[in-house]
Amino acid sequence: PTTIYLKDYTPFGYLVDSVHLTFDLAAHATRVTSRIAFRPNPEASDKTFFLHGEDLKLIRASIDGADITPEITDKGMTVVTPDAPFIWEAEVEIDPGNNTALEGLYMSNGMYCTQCEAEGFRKITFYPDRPDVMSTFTVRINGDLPVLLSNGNPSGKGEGWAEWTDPWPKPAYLFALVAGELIAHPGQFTTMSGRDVELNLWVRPGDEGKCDFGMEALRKSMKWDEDVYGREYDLDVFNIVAVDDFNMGAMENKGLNIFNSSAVLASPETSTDANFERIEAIIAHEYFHNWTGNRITCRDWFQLCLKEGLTVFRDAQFTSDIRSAPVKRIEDAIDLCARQFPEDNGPLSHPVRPESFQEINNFYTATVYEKGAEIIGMLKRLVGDEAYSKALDLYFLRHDGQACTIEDWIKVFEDTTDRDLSQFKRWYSQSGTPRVTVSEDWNDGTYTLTLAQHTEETPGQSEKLPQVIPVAVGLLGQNGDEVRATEVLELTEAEQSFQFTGLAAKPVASILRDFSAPVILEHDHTDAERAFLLAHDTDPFNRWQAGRSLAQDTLLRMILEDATPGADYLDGVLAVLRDGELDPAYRALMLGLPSQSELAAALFDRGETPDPMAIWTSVETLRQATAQHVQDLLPRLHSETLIEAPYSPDADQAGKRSLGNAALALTSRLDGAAMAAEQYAAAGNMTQQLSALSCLLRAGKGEAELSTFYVQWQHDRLVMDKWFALQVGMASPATTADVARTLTEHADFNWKNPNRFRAVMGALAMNHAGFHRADGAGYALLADWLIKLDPVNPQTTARMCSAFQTWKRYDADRQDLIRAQLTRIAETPDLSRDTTEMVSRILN
Ligand code: HT7
Ligand code: ZN
Repeated sequence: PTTIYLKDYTPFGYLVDSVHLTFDLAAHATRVTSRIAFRPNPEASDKTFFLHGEDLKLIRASIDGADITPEITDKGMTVVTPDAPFIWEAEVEIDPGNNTALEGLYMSNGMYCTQCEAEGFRKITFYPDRPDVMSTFTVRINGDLPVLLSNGNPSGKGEGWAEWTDPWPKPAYLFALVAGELIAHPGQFTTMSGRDVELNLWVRPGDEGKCDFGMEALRKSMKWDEDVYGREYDLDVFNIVAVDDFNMGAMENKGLNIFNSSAVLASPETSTDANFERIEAIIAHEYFHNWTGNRITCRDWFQLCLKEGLTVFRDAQFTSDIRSAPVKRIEDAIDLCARQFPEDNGPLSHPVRPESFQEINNFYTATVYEKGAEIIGMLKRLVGDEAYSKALDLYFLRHDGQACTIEDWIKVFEDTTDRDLSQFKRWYSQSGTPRVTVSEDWNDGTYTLTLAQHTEETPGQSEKLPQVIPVAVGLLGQNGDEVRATEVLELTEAEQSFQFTGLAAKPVASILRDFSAPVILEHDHTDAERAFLLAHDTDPFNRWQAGRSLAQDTLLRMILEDATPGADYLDGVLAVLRDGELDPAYRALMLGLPSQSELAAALFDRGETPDPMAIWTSVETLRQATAQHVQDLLPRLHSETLIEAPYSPDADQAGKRSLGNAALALTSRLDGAAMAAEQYAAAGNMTQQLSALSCLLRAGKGEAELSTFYVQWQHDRLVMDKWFALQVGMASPATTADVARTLTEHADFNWKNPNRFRAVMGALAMNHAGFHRADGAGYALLADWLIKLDPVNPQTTARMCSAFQTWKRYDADRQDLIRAQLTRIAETPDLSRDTTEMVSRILN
C-alpha cells in the first residue's frame, strides 16, 4: 500500500467554481450525473488533472461538451484538459444496495444515505476528493421516495424529485444525500440576528417518540455557540437524520448531519442517563463543526485535529457549562487515560498531527480527537480566557471559507498574544505521553517544587524535546486550608524548579489541578498524603485524583504484595460518601476504580508483568471490602435514586441515580443482589433497569430477568445492543469468550450492523480478564470475527484491531497467542488496506 506524507502536500491544479449533481436513485444502479466548472488554479504549479474515483462504472464523460474516453485505474483517472476554464460532465453508475462498507452512497433499511468523510465521495462520482478543493453544490435527486434531502437550502421540489442548493463552498467530504420513508420531528430556532431556521430530526417510523431530547440539545447548542463564540447558523434549514447502519457516531455534513441512531435517539424507557449525556454532546459536537470544520475546514487530512481537537474542546466546554464542570473534567480525564494513553504509549502511537498514513480512516483516533482537544485547553490556560476569545474571533475572521493548517491556527494565537508558540507546537508533532516527575524541598519558609519531564521513545520518534506543559498548582496548609491559590507554572525545560516563599509550614502541594495537561504525573505521595488531599483538596479534580491514586496504589499493593485493602482508602471513601454537601455525581465518581486495563499498564510501567486474573481478583476484593466498610451508608445512598419528580436526564437527577446505583452495586455484594432484583422489577426507566440487571448478572443471577428483558425489548434495536453488550461485559473471566461466542449464534446477532458487532466484540475486548483468558479463546474469537468482517466493512474491522494494541504488556504465552492471531489476520488473502495498516503497525 502507498504511504502518503504531509511533506508532499501540493495544492490541486484547478479550482472548482460550481458542482451540479443529479442522482437517479435505484438500489443497484443509481446514476450520478455531474456537471462541474473547473478553472486552472493560479497558485498551483502542478496542473495534473486527476479525479478520484473508486467502484464507479463510467457511462460517459465529456469536457466542454466533447466526449472523452479516459483510462481509469482503481483510484481514478488523469485527463488532459484545456489551460482555461472548462466544464466537466460525467455520468456514472453505482450500487448502493451492495455497499456494505458504509462509505459513499449506501442503503440502510431501505433508506439511501451517504458517508463521505474522509474519502467516500470518490465512491459517488469522479471528483478531486480532497478537503482543500471547495465549491458550491446544487443537487437534484430523482427518486420515488417521500423524503429526498441534501445539503444547503431546498431550491425546488415536485413529484419524485427535489433540488437542494448549498451556497457555502465546501469540500466533497461534507456532501450528503438521504432518501427514504422518514418522519420529521420538527423544531425551530431564531438566530441572534433574527433569522428563522427550520429544524428537523428525520427518523424511521416507530422512532418518533425518541426525538424530543435531541431536538432540544440541538437548540441549546445553537444558542450556546452564539453566546459563547458569537457563531450564528448560516442556512434556512438544519436537518439531522438517524441511521441504523453507521460506522461512527455522527457526521457533520453541511446542513444535513447524519447520525448513528444510537447517537441521537433517546427516551427515558430505552436510554440510560449516560446515553442522554453522550447524545447531547454529539449533537453539540456535530453542530459546532458548522464553524470549526465546515466554514473553516482542513487543508489536508494531516490537519484533521484542526477541526476535531477544536470541536471536541468546544463540545466539552458546552457540557461543562450546561452540566457540572468538575464532573465533565473527571469524565474526560478517565476517558483520556483509558483510551488515549494506551494508544500514545503503544505501537499505534502517532502525533496529534500525523506525518504519514496509508489509510486516513485509521487516524480518527483518541490522539487526534481527545489529545487534540487537550492541546486547545492548554493553549487557553496559557494565554488566558480573554486572549483565547480574541484569537478565536481572529481565526473566524481571517480564515472563513478557507482550508487551513495548524500553522494558521497557531499564528492567530501568536498574532493576538505576541507570544512565540514554536515550542508549544511540539504538542502537535511529538507523540507519546510526557511523564512529569515531582520532587520537593522545604527550607526555612521556602517550598521548592522541581518538575522534570520525559517522554519515552515512540514509533518513528527516538528523540524527544521538552514541551511546554502548563502545570496548575495550589498549596494546602497542614490544616487543609489553601495557603496558595491555583497558579499555572509553565514547565518548558527538561527540569525546572519553582519556589514559593513566605510559608509558615511545609505545605502539601496539589499538582496538575483540573488536569491542566495530558501528562502522567509521577509524584511519590504517601497514602497519608493522598488521603489528606482526598479529604481537603480545594480543587475538585485533584481531590478526585487523590482518591483515584490511593485506590490504584492500594490495588497494586494487593496484587504485588498480597496486601489487604488499606484503611486510608476505605476511610477516605467513607468520608467522601458521608459528605452530603458533595454533588452526588461527584461522590459516585469517587467510588470508581481504575480500569483493569489501566492497572495492567501501571504494573507494566513498574517493570512487572500484569496477570489479568490477579488484577481481576484484586478489584473484586477491594469492591467487597469497600461494600463492607461503607455498608451502613448504602441504604441511604441508594435512596438517592428514589426521585419523586418525573424522569429527567438532567445532571441533577442523573447524578443522584448514578450515586444510588453505585450504592446498589456495592449492596449487591452483600445481599446477593436482592435489592437489585427489587429495583429491576420496579424500574421505570432504562438507567434503573439496566443497572439492576448488571448487578444481578455480576452476582451470577438474572437469567430470568435477561429473558424478560429480551421479550420486553426485542423490537428495539438500540436496547437490544445493550442486552448483547451487558451479557459479555458482566460475564466472569472464565466464561466471557463462551458467552460472546454463544451470542454470535443468536438470531438477532446481525454482524453486518456496526452497532451490533461492537456490542458483542467491543464488550469482549473491554472485559479485561475475560478477553485475556490464558488459553487465548478471547483473542481467537475476536480474530475470527475481524477476518469475517473485513471484506464487508474494513473501517469498522480496522478500528477494532486496536483491542490488540497493548499486547506487549503481557506474559510471553499471551504474547505468543496474540501474535499468532495478528499474524493470521495479516495473512488473510485480500485483507483491506485499513486492516493491513493497523495490524502491521500493531505487530511492529
Ligand atoms: N467528522 C466525523 C468523522 C468521521 C466519520 C463519521 C461517521 C462515519 C465515518 C466517519 N469517518 C470520519 C465525525 C466527527 O468527528 O464529528
Ligand atoms: Zn468531529
